[in-house]
Amino acid sequence: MRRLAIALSLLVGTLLAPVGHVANAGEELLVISASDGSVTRLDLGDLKALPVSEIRTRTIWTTGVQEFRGVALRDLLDHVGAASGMITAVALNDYLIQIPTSDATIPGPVVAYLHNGKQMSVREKGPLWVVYPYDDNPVYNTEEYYARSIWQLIRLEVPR
Ligand SMILES: Nc1nc2c(c(=O)[nH]1)N[C@H]1C(S)=C(S)[C@@H](COP(=O)(O)O)O[C@H]1N2
Ligand SMILES: [Mo]
Repeated sequence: MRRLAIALSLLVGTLLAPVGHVANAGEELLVISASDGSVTRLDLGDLKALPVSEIRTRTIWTTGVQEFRGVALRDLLDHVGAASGMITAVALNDYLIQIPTSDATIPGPVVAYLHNGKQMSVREKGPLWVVYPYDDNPVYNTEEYYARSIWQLIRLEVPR
């Protein structure tokens, strides 16, 4: 029995290794700091409790139509009472990019926590990826919007 348990755990470990760690419900995923000093910390449960938005689109990073589920950037900004202006979005690798709040339309960009129904590991551009509905608007298929498609998002600095 013990040998079987070890064999099974090795097998499961091998199968899961390429996927990597995905977030627990209570793990802090996103910090939103507003220019007035207020800070909102969101875990996966908090994000899932916000209105859900889905995007079906192709992307330049993937093959075929993808399904992304998350929170519309608009809903996230409304949740923290953001004003109009520029957002600074920061990734795990210190990549940062400015996104105008005027991008936050519905439909529009989504802060995705599920890709094809699954949580994304860091290796898979997770746990949070800002995705635009590229197939729906030719303007999204430009370098400017690709640069705003920040993955491994950990922080948003918003006007308020
Ligand atoms: N986390 C993170 N997201 C990022 C980047 C990055 O370096 N780190 N580069 C951005 C830029 S400038 C562009 S053009 C696209 C680049 O995608 P590519 O590296 O697959 O060409 O992703 C954007 N998202
Ligand atoms: Mo870029």
